[in-house]
Amino acid sequence: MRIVDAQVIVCSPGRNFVTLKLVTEDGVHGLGDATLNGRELAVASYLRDHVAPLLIGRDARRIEDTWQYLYKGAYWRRGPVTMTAIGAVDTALWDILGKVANLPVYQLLGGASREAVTVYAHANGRTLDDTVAAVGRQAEAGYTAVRAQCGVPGLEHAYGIATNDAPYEPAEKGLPPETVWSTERYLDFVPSVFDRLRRELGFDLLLLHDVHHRLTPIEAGRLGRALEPHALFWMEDPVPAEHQEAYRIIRQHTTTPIAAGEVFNSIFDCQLLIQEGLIDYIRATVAHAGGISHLRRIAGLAELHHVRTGAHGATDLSPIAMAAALHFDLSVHNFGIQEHMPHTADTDRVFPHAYRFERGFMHPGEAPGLGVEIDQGLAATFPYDRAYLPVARRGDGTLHSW
Ligand code: EZ4
Ligand code: CO
Repeated sequence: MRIVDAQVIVCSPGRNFVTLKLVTEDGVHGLGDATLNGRELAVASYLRDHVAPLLIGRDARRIEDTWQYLYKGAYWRRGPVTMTAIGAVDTALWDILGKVANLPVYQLLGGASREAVTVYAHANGRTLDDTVAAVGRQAEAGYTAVRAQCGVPGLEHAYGIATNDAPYEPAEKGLPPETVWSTERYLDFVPSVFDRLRRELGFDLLLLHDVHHRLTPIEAGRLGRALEPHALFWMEDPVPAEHQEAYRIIRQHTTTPIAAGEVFNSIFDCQLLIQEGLIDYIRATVAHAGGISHLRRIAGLAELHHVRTGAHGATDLSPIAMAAALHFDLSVHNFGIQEHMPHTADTDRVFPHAYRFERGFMHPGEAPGLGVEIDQGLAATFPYDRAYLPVARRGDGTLHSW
């Protein structure tokens, strides 16, 4: 079962995606998502120029050895570009193995630990009224968990708010847009959003909120404490996580559950937060944290410390990553929740898939492998279109985490 071809497919059916396609001598192919939002072509080159030559001739069944070869064999370890590339290879190899075994990947991972995967939706609005209405619509659509983001009075652009009628999409075409941030305005306003949501919608709905790396530890402690009466399912990425000891301060001040790690790339990025019990949900993903094999290791570590999974699932993860996440989520015992942002119709047409959504739950389906394909002819009609995430500055022009 030698690998004979490794293709990198870059397309933009509504947003940019990088896809790795591995083909074996028997004509079986597997797919992996290699999309790194705003830095897509770096991963495409890493795969095309440096990884593909290493894969030709290797046994596609040696998933663990190939992972170690690409990780330890590179000498320069970790980082988002490298780990996204390794994740794509790993995911494609699991896809191949499933197709050869004629089993959905979740069966290879130990089978289903639950009937379906609880997902949370996004809801956002420029005003409080719009946000309450948006959360209500998602609850009516059947979601049992909703992430609520609201425009902040006095700030033109808040994180997570759609600028037109389309669903929120973080990347924008052209060069990075500049947004203005005020911690003071944000901190003053957010508790009133959840106060209103709870008063109007009650406590049955699980509510989540993404701080998106904007606060200092003591500010995060204040926000978490202010949100305690509103019983959030989680407060996400309250601080930038480079300085991980900062989470100790947050923990000293609030019982609001904490989620972190969508930008983490390896188990080493998760180690301290998990081992010290500083978070409740780990957001690492198949696409950016080394694939299905490595994410399972992270979940294993998390299970020892009462930390559950909450994988990132924004639109910058392609349907291939979404499928891989759902196979992982269905199988892993300490699953918590899965993020779900629907892709555009064009994306769904380029990546036909077996996974399905039904009233707040998703299932990866029973197709062998991951159950996702790529229509390469159609993909070629959507060429790469440069796009970046925005940047944020404080009122005086100082750059802030976006
Ligand atoms: O801003 O995936 O929880 N979800 C998020 C996302 C991120 C984007 C960045 O590429 O924080 O919306
Ligand atoms: Co997030």
